[in-house]
Amino acid sequence: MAKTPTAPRTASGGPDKSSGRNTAKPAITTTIGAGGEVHQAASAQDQRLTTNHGMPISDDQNTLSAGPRGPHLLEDFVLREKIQHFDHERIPERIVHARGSAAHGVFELTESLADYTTAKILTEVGKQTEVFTRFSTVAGGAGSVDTPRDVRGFAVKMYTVEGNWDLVGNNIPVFFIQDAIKFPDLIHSVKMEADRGYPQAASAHDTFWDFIGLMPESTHMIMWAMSDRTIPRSLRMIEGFGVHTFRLVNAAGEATLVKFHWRPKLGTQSTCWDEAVKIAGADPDYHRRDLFDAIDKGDFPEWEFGVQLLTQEQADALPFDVLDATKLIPEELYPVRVVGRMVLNRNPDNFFAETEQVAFLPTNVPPGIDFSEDPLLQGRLFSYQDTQLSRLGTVNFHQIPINQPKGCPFQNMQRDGHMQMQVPKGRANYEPNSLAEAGEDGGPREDPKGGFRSFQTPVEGTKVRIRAETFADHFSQARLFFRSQTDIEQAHLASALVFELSKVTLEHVRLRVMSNLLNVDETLAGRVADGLGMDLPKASAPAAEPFDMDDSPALRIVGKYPDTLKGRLVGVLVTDGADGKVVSAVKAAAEGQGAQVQLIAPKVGGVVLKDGSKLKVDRQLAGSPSVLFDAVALVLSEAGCELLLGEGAAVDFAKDAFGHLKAMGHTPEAQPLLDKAGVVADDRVVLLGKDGKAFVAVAAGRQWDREPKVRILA
Ligand code: HDD
Repeated sequence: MAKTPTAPRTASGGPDKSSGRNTAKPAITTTIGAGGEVHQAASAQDQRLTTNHGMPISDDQNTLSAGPRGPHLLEDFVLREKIQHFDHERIPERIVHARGSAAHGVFELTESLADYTTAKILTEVGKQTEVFTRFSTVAGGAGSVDTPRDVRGFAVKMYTVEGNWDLVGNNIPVFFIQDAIKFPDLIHSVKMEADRGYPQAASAHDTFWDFIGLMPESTHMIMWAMSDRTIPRSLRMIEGFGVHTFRLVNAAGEATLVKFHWRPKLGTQSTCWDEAVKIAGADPDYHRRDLFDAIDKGDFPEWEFGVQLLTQEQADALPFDVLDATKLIPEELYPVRVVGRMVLNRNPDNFFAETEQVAFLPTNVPPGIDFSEDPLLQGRLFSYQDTQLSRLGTVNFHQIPINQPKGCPFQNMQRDGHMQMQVPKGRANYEPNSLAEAGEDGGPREDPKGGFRSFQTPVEGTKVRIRAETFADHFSQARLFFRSQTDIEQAHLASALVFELSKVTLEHVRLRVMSNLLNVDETLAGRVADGLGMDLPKASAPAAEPFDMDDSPALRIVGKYPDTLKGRLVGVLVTDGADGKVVSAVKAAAEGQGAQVQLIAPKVGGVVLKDGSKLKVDRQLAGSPSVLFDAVALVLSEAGCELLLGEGAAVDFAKDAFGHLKAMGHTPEAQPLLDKAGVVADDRVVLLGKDGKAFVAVAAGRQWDREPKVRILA
């Protein structure tokens, strides 16, 4: 019987960081083998560089050659092994969601759902379950930037005591298509165009919008995709949704329909589009760095876990089909009940071993959670297992440490295959068997009561390829989303459509998209047509007549997030001759509100303050544009400001902070720079006092009413 091998751990109990590394301090390494045997080894010997087969290496700097200047010898197994391993380091990147960032953490249940499910992770209040969560963009390759306008993946692997539960969701509660058979087309259309190999990580091109125009069912998701949700400020500030309707099944075998939600404690927040574009150049790893840094500093991101529960009868009474993944269930109708929390508190030790090799499978659900007949979900139940075979190369990918169940053993009669890492004992590799009768280990057995059982949905039908009529309404919820947004968000959404469609070179494609938009909202379509400088076409003929629903304020971001500097980054630009007391006051005040503060100067070596003392700084101005900060303070001396008037990076620093509607604090001496940058005083442009209070009072959030003064929105 094969038992879950325990991950190697150091004597201190932490994860083993020493294996394969030439660290300075020799560590005691304890390894528990597949059979449970303990190996311990301690000594400087363990720190020796070896081949993969354990042979100590005497010289890793020079290849074996025939004489100092002669050709290399084929017999040099040290060189061959090293180069060959390197040559094979890359594995295929994910076909979608290739670029991701992940962290370890815990899930804790705060309210039992025992009335609805037998799944222990949802019934044992207070129990902490290990998790590994990977966030991702969808369209770009593994090496693309973090801030394109794109949906974000939100995949959580929960190592429950009843097997792994993988909730593989997005930061948007609906999807582009209703049936998984369209997924390859959707993805082909959004990825870089097949002949030219661009654009990378961008939906603003012909093929994507061609597909969208021809698939009106995508219209609701397009509203979300064009909203500020797809340009998040931080991965710590995105929501997560399981998207599909799932089932919870209780001890009596009764099912309740459920939607899963993750809500960030820091609130859902976004960047401005112009800011996101500039961040892509300033720091392509903006989100990855932000997540890693926050966890590294002990500022652990946290999400509430919530459920929307409804009976089949309640679902049947809704004016849309809960099996249709292009529909959400308004929270005003069925509130989200918060029943747990997730905290991410440990960065991966190794990006490849963990973040890259983690394999999420929507099929991973513990007993008590079941699928629905959502045709998008049904297709996913096949696709993920399948893709791991080409990505990770073997049916044994579940044995890779990050994928192994940690809450319980895994054991069955499956054997062998590429990269078998376990050494199963005995001959019980089939069942039923009666080997136990002869005193041998007969291996694991089915558990008819506690094992996973599908909810017994009655099913009857004729074999057809047909979309259900209840899936025909493609526009009502798109309308609901648009009309529920604040004015600011509506303007951003319309402007995003103008931006994207302006990149479309085929006029008939633009027209078709607009003919669909007319079914969403005429004012929206009009604003977009105006922004494009085109006449409005006729509305497309909807498959089902859209209807109006009550606004759902829950769908907004603006006005909902907490007014806090917690989790935010404040940049303080200082020059020689600046007043050190002001710098200290701003720093103390912002840190007092939970912000991180970074000092920026024209030279990374620091500045000499007014009192002659030297101040160390964190960053150099040219590499630290204001797009990287949530709020900025300019603590300049008169001479320092004079110097910065001739430095484009300084002018841009102020101009962009203002243009991105951020709070700006400044010393009076900084005024000439603000004037040159076109900064006009408003509620969030304040003089820095001796205590920094006036600045931190306005530093959280954006000055939305400044926006019409700095850009023309659709
Ligand atoms: Fe998918 C990866 C989310 C529909 C096929 N998907 C993937 C990831 C996320 C999602 C977050 C990255 C997981 C990770 O971090 O490793 N996908 C979704 C959501 C969907 C969805 C929320 C709709 C509600 N996906 C979907 C469909 C199909 C796929 C309909 C195919 C029929 N998705 C895949 C995939 C990927 C994947 C090709 C690529 C890498 C992987 O699975 O492991 O199989």
